[in-house]
Amino acid sequence: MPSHSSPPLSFAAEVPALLAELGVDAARYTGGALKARSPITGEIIAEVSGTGEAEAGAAIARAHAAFLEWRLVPAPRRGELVRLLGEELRAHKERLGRLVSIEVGKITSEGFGEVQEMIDICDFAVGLSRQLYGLTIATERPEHRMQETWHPLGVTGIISAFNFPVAVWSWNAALALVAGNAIVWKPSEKTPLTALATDALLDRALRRFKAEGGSAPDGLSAVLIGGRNVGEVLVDHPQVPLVSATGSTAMGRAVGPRVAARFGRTILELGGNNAAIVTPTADFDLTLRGVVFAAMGTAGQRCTTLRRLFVHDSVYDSFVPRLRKAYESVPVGNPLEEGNLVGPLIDRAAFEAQQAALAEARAAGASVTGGGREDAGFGPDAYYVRPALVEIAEQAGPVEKETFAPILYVIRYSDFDAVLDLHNAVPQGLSSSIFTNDVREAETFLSARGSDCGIANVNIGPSGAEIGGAFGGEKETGGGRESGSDAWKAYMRRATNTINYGRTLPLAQGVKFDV
Ligand code: UN1
Repeated sequence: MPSHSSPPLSFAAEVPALLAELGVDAARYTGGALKARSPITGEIIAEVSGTGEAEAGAAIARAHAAFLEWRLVPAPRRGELVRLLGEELRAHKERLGRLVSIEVGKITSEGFGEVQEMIDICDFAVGLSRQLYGLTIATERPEHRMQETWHPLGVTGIISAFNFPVAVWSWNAALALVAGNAIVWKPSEKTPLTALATDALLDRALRRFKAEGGSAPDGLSAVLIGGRNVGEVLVDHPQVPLVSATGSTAMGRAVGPRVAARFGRTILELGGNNAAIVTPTADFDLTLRGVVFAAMGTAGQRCTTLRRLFVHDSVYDSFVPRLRKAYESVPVGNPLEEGNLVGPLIDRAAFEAQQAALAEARAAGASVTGGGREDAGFGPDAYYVRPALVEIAEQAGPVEKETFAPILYVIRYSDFDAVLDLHNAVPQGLSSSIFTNDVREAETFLSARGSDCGIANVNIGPSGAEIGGAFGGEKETGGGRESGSDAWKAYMRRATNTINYGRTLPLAQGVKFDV
């Protein structure tokens, strides 16, 4: 924690310098109506100009026109643009990572980690640009061949949340660009600066791509700065066949049906209420580290944050006191200072939601360790809290909701089958884990009657997924999959082709139709 007599920390000089180095035009972040704040100090760090609705519509129309050309560029050439984006990200990792930390309040290694995740997905997408495979399928007709071809889809709309302000964009953007799509991005209103910086880096990559002789149309990528109204332009626009939206379940409930009503597609990555089961055979040192990172990391503001912990009766009294100690001692404070592990909440609303959930838990008879506001030396507009460990008897009330703050509900269990049911008895289905050395328990957790989540892990926490796997979850988490594996298919359209290379026209299913 900074001593109260040292000069107050301010980003007034650093933010414009970082933005300039990252290539953002100063006109975009001075004198605008949208105030960007750093949750570290609570101060306003920039005034960003918003995008008007008409302007947003025009950007989407331009992106559609760009798509019509970009789809004709061979996929491995499109991959070259993404490779150059990855190079820009490598070159600017420290600066962009630092800006992520300043704008979101992540500790330094997590700010850099976010940019690393962007680099990783670029690498993945470059490889993918030569692997957009379709199947060849056996046909029932002689001298025929059947195949699948994957084609570019159109403008991909990306709506992202504050907590991974740039990595989530990159999961979508890297795949969409390689797939032959144009991209239009509506970042969170809380994180416009990292969005502008990322856009500037893509711009540099585009300039290098063109300098190498690559052909990339103007308008291939756009950023819409603003609130719900600009988001709605993207959601409702007929030239946006795919909207990939990350955020709350409430947001997804609004976006999903609107896009579906015009027969657009969505990839929804919504709320999580992720759990872990600590079994009698768990390795407790490893489990403690896994639980602590997943529950307190990013100040509890990941979709994949660990929020529910089921601990077996036989180990509860040996394990939970160690956990309590970790909650009492974890260093909370300025995330840019080495040693601190928990930075601030994003804003006052997050703090109020955290306090309300704790009050509800207390009213339900829970015993709460931590959870209070901490003075990190930055005054009233910075919201630091000690992570809360909430020992509670039942999975009810606040335990069933996702509160985007570091609150871990701990519940005892005694029966493995019953705890599996409890594990799955929440509306969300993103990520999950089990800590065990019992192969039966581990395999059952991963089986059809085990975790009902999109991500299920053994002996690691639910957060911190790598880009190589498909990322997303079931139920109110929205069902979408982003990032690795075959998530790319959602960004393309599939055509089934049947080719007759014979001289006759046999019909399928033995149908006769001779005129
Ligand atoms: C999110 O919280 O929105 O698995 C994404 C993780 C990160 C991504 C989280 N790779 O925690």
